[in-house]
Amino acid sequence: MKIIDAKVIVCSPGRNFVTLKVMTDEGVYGVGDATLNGRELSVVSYLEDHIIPVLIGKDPQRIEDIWQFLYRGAYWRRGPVGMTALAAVDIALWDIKAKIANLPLYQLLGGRSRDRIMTYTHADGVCIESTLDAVGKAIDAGYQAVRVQSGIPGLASTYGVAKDGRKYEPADADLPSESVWSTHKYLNFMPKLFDAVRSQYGDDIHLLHDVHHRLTPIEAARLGKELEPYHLFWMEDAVVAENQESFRLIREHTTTPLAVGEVFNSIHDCRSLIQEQYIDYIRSTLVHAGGITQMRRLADFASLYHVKTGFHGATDLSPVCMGAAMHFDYWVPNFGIQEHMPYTREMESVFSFDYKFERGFFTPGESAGHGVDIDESLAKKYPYKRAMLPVNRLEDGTLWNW
Ligand code: KDG
Ligand code: MG
Repeated sequence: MKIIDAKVIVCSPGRNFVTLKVMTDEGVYGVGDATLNGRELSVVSYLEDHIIPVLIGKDPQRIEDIWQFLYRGAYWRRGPVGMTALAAVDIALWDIKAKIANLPLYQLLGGRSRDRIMTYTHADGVCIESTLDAVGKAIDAGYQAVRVQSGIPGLASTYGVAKDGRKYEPADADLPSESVWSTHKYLNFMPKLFDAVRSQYGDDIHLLHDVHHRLTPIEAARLGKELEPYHLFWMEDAVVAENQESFRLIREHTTTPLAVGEVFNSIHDCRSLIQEQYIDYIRSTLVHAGGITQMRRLADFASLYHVKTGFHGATDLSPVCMGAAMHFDYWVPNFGIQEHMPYTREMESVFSFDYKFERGFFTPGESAGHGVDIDESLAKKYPYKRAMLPVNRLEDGTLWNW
C-alpha cells in the first residue's frame, strides 16, 4: 500500500479549520486535524511545502516510521507549527490503519477502558449572577463538570467570558484585540465567585477554572489556597509553564489540583511537571502534541506518576481532533476528563462524525477509523478569514500573558 496524494483543506464554517486528507493507492483515505488557532496558514505551508512531498510513495501502515521520519528527520524538531502538521499526518494514518482493519480506532489502541467519557463544558457570565445562571443551565443539561469563568468588577473584559450575548470565541479579530488585566482585582474576586457557586449548587458538581497563564507562582499559590474550601476539580494554566519548576512552589502551598499543557507540543515540555508530580492533569491533546503516537507515550509516562489526561477541547479543536480524542479517551487507562465546547451548526454541516453526546458524557462511534470526515464541496463555501488571538496588557500598559 502507498500514499499517492495528500491535500490540505482550509475552511471557515464559523471559525477557521485546517484539515489534511491522505489518499492511498487502494482507495482508503485518512483525515487529520491541522488547526493551530491564529496561525493556520503556517501549518498549511509546513504541510504543503515540506511534508506532503515526502509522504508520497510511503507505506501508510508504517505510522511509527513516518512519525520518526517527520520528527527526527526534520532536524528543526518540535514547535507548535511542526508538531501540529505532524499530528495531522499521524491522525490521518491511524484513521487509515483502523479503516483497513475495519475497526473503530479505540480497538487498535487496546480496546475501551470505560463505558463513557466524562466531559466538562464552559459556564461564563459578565457578573456573578449571570455566571450562576450559566452554571445552572450546564447542570440542567446533564453535565457533571463545569468550567466557571466570570467577568471581574473593574475590568472591561475577561478571558473566557462572552460579550453581547454571543458565544465566546477568542480569535475574534483580523489583528489581535487588546484587553486589560489586573491580577489584584482578579485575586480578590475569585473566592467570592466560587463561594457563590458552591452556596447555590452544593458540593456534587465538579468545578473547574482556567487562569489562562495570568499569575506568577506565588500568586497562583495564594489562589489555590483560597479556593481550597470550594474543592475544585482543577485550577488550569495557573502560570506560564515555560519554567516547569514554577509549579513546585504552587504545589508546596496548595492541595487544589493542578492542570496544564494545552500549549505543549512535546513530551519534554512536561517531563519535570510529571516526574516531580507537580501536576494532576495533563491537558495536551492530539492535534498540537504530535498525534496519537506521541500522546500515547505521554499518557503512559504520566500514568507512572498518578497524572491523568484532561484533553483540551475548545472550539478551535476541530471535529477531526475531537473524534480521534474520543477513541483515545475511551482507551486511555489514566483518563481524567475531556473538555467540550459545542460547535455551531455550520461546523457540524461541514464535518460528519459519529461520536455521541448524552447528558455530559461522550461515546465514540463504532464505524471503522476515527469516524470523522469532511465535506469538501461544502467546505469551499466557507473560505478562510484571518482571525488572531488577543493580547493582554496590565493596567499600566505593560504587555502580559493572554
Ligand atoms: O486557541 C486558544 C483556546 O483554545 C484556548 O484559549 C482555550 O484555554 C482554553 C481552554 O482551556 O479551552
Ligand atoms: Mg485553557
